[in-house]
Formats: sequence, C-alpha cells, structure tokens
Amino acid sequence: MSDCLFCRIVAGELPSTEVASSEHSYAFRDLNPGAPTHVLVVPKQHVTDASELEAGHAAVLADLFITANAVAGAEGLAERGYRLVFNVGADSGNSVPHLHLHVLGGRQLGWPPG
Ligand code: DGP
Repeated sequence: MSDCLFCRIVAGELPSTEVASSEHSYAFRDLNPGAPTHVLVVPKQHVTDASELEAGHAAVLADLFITANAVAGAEGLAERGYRLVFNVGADSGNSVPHLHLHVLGGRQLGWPPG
C-alpha cells in the first residue's frame, strides 16, 4: 500500500534503523522507545492489524514471532525476559494501521501496562 507508513519503511522509501530482516518480516527500532530496547517487527506484506489475521497468514505470523524472538536474543533480552505486544483498535492506542509486534525489554516492565 503506497500510503502506508510501515509499507514505505519496508520498501526503503522512508528511513528506519534496521535490526533484522527475514523472508516475511522486517524489524526496526521504534521512533519513540518505551523501554531501553523497543523494536517493531512488521510483516513485509500489508496486514492492517491482528484482528485481520486468518489461517492464510500462518507462515507470516510464525515468521513474525521467530524474528521477534531472534531480536530479543540479539538484544540480550533472552535471560531477563521481554514483552511482545500487538495493539488493536483505539482503546489500545494503536496508531499505525500496519500490523506490528512490539518487542520491549531492558527494564522491569510493569503489569498491567498503563
Ligand atoms: P502502536 O501504538 O501499537 O500503533 O505503535 C506504533 C509505534 O510506531 C509507536 O511506538 C511509534 C512507532 N512509530 C510511528 N511512526 C514511526 C516511524 O516513522 N518510524 C519508526 N521507527 N517508528 C514509528
């Protein structure tokens, strides 16, 4: 989608700080980090949000989680732990309509999130 922010980042039309790339996923640092490590893992194909996922997305979704866990390992989060978050809809604060998995870590993360 030519007018989608994260599609344009995936395409290299807008700058980002790459952390990892795989067959179906691209990972880059969040512009407004909420933790010492805050990486977004997005599917290279456009999916609006997690509410749109269906069986046909299985390979893409598996790749998203495998990439997120690889990022956590590479960022040194595996031992202490980390949080994986999908925001869906207005009440969650979702602001970019392209599926993205937040990888957060590097400090004690409160629960429930604010
Ligand atoms: P969410 O609230 O779940 O929709 O998270 C969207 C995240 O995307 C938010 O943490 C800020 C981040 N973000 C928004 N625009 C950009 C951008 O242009 N570049 C990067 N790297 N991150 C962005």
